[in-house]
Amino acid sequence: MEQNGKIQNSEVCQLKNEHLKSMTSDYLYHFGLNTDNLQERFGDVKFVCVGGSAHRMKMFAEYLREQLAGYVSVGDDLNDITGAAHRYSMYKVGPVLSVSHGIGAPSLAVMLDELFKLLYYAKCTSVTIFRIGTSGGIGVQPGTVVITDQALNGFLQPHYEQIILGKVITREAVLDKTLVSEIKAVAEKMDDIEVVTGGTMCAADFYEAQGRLDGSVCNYTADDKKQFLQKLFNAGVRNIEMESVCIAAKCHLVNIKCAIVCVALLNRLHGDQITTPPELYKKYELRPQRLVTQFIKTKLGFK
Ligand code: R2B
Ligand code: URA
Repeated sequence: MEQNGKIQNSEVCQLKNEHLKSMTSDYLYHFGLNTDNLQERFGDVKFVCVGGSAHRMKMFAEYLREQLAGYVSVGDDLNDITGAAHRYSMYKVGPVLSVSHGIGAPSLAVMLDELFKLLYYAKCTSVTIFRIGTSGGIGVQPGTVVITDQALNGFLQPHYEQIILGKVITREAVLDKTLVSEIKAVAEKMDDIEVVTGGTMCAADFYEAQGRLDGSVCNYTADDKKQFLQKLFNAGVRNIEMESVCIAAKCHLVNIKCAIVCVALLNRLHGDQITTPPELYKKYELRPQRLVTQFIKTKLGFK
């Protein structure tokens, strides 16, 4: 919303770094982008969808291009904007960016730092970020989509912790409750997708930190694992993944709304190994994409 031609602060990405003001140029190293023409190239971005795998984010961009046909030019080249840097992949489909972030909070954090600067330099306003990913479900059927209403670390605290200059710095992982309800309302109209809202535990690895028994090292018992997963379920946690507290905290710090929408590939109360057949995996992986696309279409005024 503009008032007297001035953009309200609440709608812009608010970088929290005074040092940037004295820099005459800024190279977004992992994107392989400098700050030339960013407003021209990205100024219309309103939605950014991020996910771990580069392949998934390319497929998502292709899906989106089909879904937004008529709104975006179908002939648009789907080139990987950040491909030359060989780290992350980024595609632009009209007002939507699809970006990969790799596995885990450190990889995601680097991508988000450069993404926030890109959005800031491009003067983007009212941007919403969605993480569309995979996860291990807690007490939900495989294939269920979990919309995170609270992102929690392994101590079940809504905190993202980093060691900065030798000190542990804790940032609050805050998610927008209204956005969660809006996405849930869209999901309720999609009969073929089971959707729940719930807590998401963010782990620092896939094996021991998620209580698996099938890693290369494990020094707890099957019973310890069972008790921990049951404790998660009782605390309202419905899935485990590896990025939620990081994205929730970092987006909150720069004043960007974010939502986390992940499909559960398995029910961790029943096992650890992911042996989903490829066709079923594709179907599951598509569910968060379909839901978020439907949400974006609603916001863009599609019937
Ligand atoms: C979900 O899946 C990945 C690990 O397989 C990780 O990025 C996550 O959060
Ligand atoms: N991603 C995770 O981090 N954990 C799972 O169990 C499945 C996907």
